[in-house]
Amino acid sequence: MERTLIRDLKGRKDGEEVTAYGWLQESRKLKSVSFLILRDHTGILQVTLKPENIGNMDELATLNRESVLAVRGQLKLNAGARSGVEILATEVKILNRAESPLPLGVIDPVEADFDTRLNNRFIDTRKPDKNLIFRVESSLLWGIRKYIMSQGFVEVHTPKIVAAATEGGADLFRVQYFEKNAFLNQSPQLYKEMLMSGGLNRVFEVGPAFRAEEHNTVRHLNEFTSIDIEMSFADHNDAMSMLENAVRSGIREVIEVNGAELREKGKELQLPEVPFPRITYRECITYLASKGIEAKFGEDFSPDHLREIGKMFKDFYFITEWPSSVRAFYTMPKPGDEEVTNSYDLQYGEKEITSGAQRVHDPEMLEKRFRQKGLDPSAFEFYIRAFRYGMPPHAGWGLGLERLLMILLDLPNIREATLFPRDRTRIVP
Ligand code: AMO
Repeated sequence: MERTLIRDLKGRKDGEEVTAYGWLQESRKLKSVSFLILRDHTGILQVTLKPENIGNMDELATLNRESVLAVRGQLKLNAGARSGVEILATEVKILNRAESPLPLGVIDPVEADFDTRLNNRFIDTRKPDKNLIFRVESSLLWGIRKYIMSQGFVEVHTPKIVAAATEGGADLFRVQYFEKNAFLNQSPQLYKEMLMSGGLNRVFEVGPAFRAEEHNTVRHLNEFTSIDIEMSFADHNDAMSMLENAVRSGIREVIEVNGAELREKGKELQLPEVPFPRITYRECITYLASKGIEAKFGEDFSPDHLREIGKMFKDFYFITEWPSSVRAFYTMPKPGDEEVTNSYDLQYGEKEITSGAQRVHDPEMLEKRFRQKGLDPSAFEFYIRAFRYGMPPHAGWGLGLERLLMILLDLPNIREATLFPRDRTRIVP
């Protein structure tokens, strides 16, 4: 049977024979007629059952909610029905029966607690507002990809089982790799940089990144999706421009594809203006001091600091020139002012969405930076080697997809933007 999505039924002719598939949301049995509400990911549809057309009326009228049906019948463009359209059924096939009671309701007015929802994510995402989050994520990523690919980037895939830490030793997940110790990668950082020496010129990767974060916060996951780029013969300014345009392109795609549906749910997305405003780390410290808030040079800003700084900006903004002490070994010091670096974070209010920088490309400087950070360069020999035989200057960034999605949709918790979140206590489902 040919399928018409429920949303598309409105575009078909009154009286036409159509087939819709979906879940049984509700059923109502009257004396001589019964009604079903069928739901797919695009909407709901009223199905009218009359005994002269349908043999299994009673069975259908008492069928458990969330059973899966195929409904064939005559389309009625009936403005009176709750969904605006109706099918007068001639055939209803039960494709799969749902058990009862449901572990989670789809249309219950009171939302279940988050753990119950996550334990039953396969039902949770049947709810239109939750389903929409992941369709928005897909559009967002597609818009970002489109821009990045238009700029000559090559999509790459780098290992997730690795021998060395990139973002600091504390947040590593250990894995037993046959007789060796290995780790789950925190970021494709070292590999994307090696590919600059590898002559790929501009690369990007969308993949999982693993962090054994101690914090169990609404902004941290233990496995997140990182969108990474690295570009040759480029500095931090080139990479920032790539970032703001990629974010804008992602949001444009969401507005085009999901904008109407978001608007129905009261969310009006704005396309951000580029370039995004920039403020240096030192300027932030001065600004905080002017508000009577102390922030020590050389330390990361606290969420409270960032909340205060964020008040100066409408939406996205960059904090640039972070001190060397808070940036990883691969970060290029600012020429002439080596206390700070050619680095940046993309922020939205107090939330960090992206870190990036121009990188050190000189192997001697790189070894020095390792030692300054208390790291043994010999553990990174596979990486440093790529710098000894012709490494171009390069820059890049890593963007947390769930963070961006969370910000865009005002979600209160990053887990809402993650299908199957991994956190301190959750590895199932
Ligand atoms: P960083 O460690 O800042 O930088 O990570 C980059 C971006 O990834 C996201 N992110 C997270 N999202 C959810 N849960 C987490 N635990 C988490 N940790 C990080 C954030 C963050 O801005 N190699 C550098 C990037 C680069 O310089 O190219 C890096 O990984 O959105």
